[in-house]
Amino acid sequence: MKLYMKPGACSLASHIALYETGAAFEIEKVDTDEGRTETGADYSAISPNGYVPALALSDDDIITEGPAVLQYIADQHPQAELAPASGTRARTQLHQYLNFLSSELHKSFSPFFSGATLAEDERAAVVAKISKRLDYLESQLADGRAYLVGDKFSVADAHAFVVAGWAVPTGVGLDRWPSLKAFIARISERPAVQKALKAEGLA
Ligand SMILES: N[C@@H](CCC(=O)N[C@@H](CS)C(=O)NCC(=O)O)C(=O)O
Repeated sequence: MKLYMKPGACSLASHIALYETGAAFEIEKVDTDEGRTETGADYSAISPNGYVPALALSDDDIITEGPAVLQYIADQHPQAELAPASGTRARTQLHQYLNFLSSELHKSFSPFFSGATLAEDERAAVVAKISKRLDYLESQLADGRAYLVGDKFSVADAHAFVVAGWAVPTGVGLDRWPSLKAFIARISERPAVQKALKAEGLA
């Protein structure tokens, strides 16, 4: 099993999930601008949309899209308890968070990663949209819960840690969202998170 990734990108959530399972896996970095992996492979032949993450189970069996990769990892390693059982209300809640994180929060950050320099009013509009999404996460965590779904760490927490965590390097900051800030600090202490951050050169 090989995870195609970029340091600090959304693929970090899958990287964390893999460490949480204890399973053996490899990683390979992708230069998404160049469309090449670090071994020189043409990434478009591996993942046609050109973005990370992609999880290769074999040369011709590749899973793409973060929420799908995360749920595959969780479902293949039930002992790690990274997702509630399929068909339960809690599993639907997990889907809800994964979808929100990838389609709403993640994409709100995209203008910061486009390489373009944002004018002041453009930046303010981007920050306003991100803030609205972070308000939602704050409202979910404000009751003091340790995790997004139920009383166990799940792949939704790994995804939230990564995507909401981008508030720091982009300068949005997390001070306005104290429950979320505390959640991110707590999740960062997990051994699997520390291992993934170290492997990506971020700790
Ligand atoms: N819908 C995809 C989006 C993945 C995505 O946007 N990945 C970013 C890194 S966080 C990327 O590889 N961007 C480079 C590109 O789009 O070329 C998912 O949820 O997995």
